[in-house]
Amino acid sequence: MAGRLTNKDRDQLEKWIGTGPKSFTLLYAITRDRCEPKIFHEKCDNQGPTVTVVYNTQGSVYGGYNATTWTTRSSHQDDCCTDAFLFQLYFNGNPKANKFTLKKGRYQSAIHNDPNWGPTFGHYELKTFTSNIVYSGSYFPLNGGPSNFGSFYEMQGMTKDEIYNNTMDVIELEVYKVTYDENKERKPWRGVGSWNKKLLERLKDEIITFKPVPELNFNEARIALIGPVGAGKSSFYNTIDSVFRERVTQRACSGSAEQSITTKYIPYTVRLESGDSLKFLLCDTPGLEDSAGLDVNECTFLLDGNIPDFYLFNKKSPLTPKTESFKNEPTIRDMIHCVVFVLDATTLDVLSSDVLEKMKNFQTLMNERGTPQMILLTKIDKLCKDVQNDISFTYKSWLVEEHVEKASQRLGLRRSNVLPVKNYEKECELDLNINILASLALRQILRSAEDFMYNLLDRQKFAKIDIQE
Ligand SMILES: Nc1nc2c(ncn2[C@@H]2O[C@H](COP(=O)(O)OP(=O)(O)OP(=O)(O)O)[C@@H](O)[C@H]2O)c(=O)[nH]1
Ligand SMILES: [Mg+2]
Repeated sequence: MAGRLTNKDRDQLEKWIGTGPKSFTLLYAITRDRCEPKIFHEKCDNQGPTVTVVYNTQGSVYGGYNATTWTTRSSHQDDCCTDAFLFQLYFNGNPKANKFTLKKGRYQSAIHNDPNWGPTFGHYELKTFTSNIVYSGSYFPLNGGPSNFGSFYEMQGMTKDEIYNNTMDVIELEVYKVTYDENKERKPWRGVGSWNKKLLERLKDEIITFKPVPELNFNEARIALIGPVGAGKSSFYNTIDSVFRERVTQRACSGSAEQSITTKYIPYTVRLESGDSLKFLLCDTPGLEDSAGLDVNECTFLLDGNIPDFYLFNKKSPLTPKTESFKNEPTIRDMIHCVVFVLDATTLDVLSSDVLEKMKNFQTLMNERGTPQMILLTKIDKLCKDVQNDISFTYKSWLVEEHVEKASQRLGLRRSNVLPVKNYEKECELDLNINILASLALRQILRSAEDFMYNLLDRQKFAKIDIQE
């Protein structure tokens, strides 16, 4: 018996568990094995992580993930277990996707083991049965029921009736063993074809042959890297430079500090091993802070090409058109052709509202100019253990996908414009997977820059027609 849980529901649970591909094996089902605490424990004790799924008579489906194991030892779970959660998959037959995590300080009370009880979670936010339950002919009238709702698990303001329909009459209760399944075929959430050396060569070729639209008469596309302090802007340049120099390079200073390590506007060139330069510049900028980093005026100057190369930003005397080195008559070659917002995937949830506000104000300027905007989502290795072990898992990781979605919502950009990367930081040698991921990101950035240049070209043509008329 495979159980009632659909593949989509299994995928959702796997995503919530968040530690890679999983197999779900049915250990216990009340319709098959009888609804008795003793049988539940015989089937489920010492089996490791399990998921309990309850299907009620109203078409609602909910349950809990126990990241440790069931035992017959009476008491709350002793082991520290931060990964347990409750969930809701359907309400009145309609799909729902709500995960309820344990509250801080309640990690020892994720589940409650009792030899005389069925699966029980928290302070009884989910309590199934506490004696043998007899089948009525169409359902099992469980005698558990939720109590102290929301005291150990964060129920996000939902009432128990919004999950349980005020009934404990259920048609099924299942417990599945959850195991890591390396060989499980998983469809990537973003397709790239075969992930191998050939892909890297193809990407590199496309990047090496990239050049600005010839009719515009300039040599290098300018890509601006903008984002909070420590997000990995300088590291991204170093990563790209490493890919093409074919060794790990560190031209841009990077590191961890409260204030931005980068203090200048530096248009970095990427060179091949042969010394030839590629036809784009990665323009590093100081990190954004609540009251430091680029301001809206400086961002306007940056986009329009007024900021001189290697300009040292100074909080006390901001750049103005009166500043000596200010470029008063910038041309198309000086302006920014694509903006890349660099965001640390691990701090998306705690991004300062002031910094977010700043970026949104910058976006208004970019939208006025039609400047394309991408998001580079860094440090994904710190987000997902499976990605840390194998960077090629990135496009299959639910956690990364979830954060791509989150980042796209934060700045209101398309999901396809969010590019996850892992920068070189501790590595001394090149890594094929890091190179592929970074090259995929850069290729998208350059394609956007090219689209923008064609828009500029068309605008120029129309402007000329206007003048002639
Ligand atoms: N694990 C991990 N660490 C990273 C990654 N990218 C950057 N880092 C680390 O994050 C820290 C900050 O990186 P930087 O490249 O200096 O960040 P930045 O955005 O240029 O910072 P400022 O110039 O100070 O605004 C460094 O210690 C990097 O090694 C990544 O993808 N994964
Ligand atoms: Mg920097």
